[in-house]
Amino acid sequence: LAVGAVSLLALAAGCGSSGGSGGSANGKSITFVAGNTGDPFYITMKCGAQAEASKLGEKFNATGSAEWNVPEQVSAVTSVTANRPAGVLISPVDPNSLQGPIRTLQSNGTKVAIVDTTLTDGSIGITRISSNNLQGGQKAADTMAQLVNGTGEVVVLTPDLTTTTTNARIQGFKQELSSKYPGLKIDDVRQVGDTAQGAASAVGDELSAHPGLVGIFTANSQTGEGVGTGLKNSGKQGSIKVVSFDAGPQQVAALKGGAVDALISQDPYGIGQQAVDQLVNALTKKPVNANIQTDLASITRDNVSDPSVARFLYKS
Ligand code: T6T
Repeated sequence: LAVGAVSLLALAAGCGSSGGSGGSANGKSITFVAGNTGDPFYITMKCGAQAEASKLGEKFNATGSAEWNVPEQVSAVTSVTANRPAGVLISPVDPNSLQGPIRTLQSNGTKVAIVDTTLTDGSIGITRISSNNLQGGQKAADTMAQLVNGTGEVVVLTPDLTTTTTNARIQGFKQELSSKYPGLKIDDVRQVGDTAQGAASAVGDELSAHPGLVGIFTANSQTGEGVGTGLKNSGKQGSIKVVSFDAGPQQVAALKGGAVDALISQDPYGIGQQAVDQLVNALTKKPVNANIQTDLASITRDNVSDPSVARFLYKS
């Protein structure tokens, strides 16, 4: 894809009948700018936003780049700004570099909802909607401790050390281990890029460097998709315990197949719905909720088929 290219194909995928039609021709236009258009998390968020826009009679479209990429998202925001939509929901891929472009978008008259990731300047946007990622990291640590009986060495695989969500998860994971599980030691927090391949190849290196390894925590869905492959290639599937953030279809398949032991899942569909609700509130001069925290779920082989967790399984 060229820089700034719009991956509408990926964004059209997977919503089914609940995805809505793209809204009424008379409604206000709402645009979703994803962090990574091919990621099940953002595909699901888009489905929630699109269904809500359709329900409320608003026009909806979606854009973004097909990878987690700062210049591409800056250029997507610049293009969106020129179209002057009434509202935008955006997941900024960098807490600082996107601030200028989003401020310009706002000062051009567009209402902005910040979803999932955050900006350093918390005053940008009419609302911020996300999971409690620090708490999610703590849940991951508690789950890992249970799986390995509270002892051994673990590593963390993360796309980078700049993304606000994954950083908060790692912080929560570390805090929980140091306060509750003295027998668990973190050997490495490794940046592998936002791709499954990056995570898969890091697994072999980590296993060789740390022969005492008992567990791996992956901080998002791309890293979670790769970890199973890496363990399989190293012949360690099942013997190293894995806790992964997110619940994309490949991650759920890995959970069911035994390569992964637990998923800490978010509610991206609900994030998308609520962002559209808040944008429409702002546009119709109704009260806006400035900060909304959405639910997390711990998913294991025991509850993965339970109807109560169905809304936490992502689409693709
Ligand atoms: O974990 C989600 C999202 O919350 C995070 O900000 C980036 O990665 C994901 O999209 C999953 O890949």
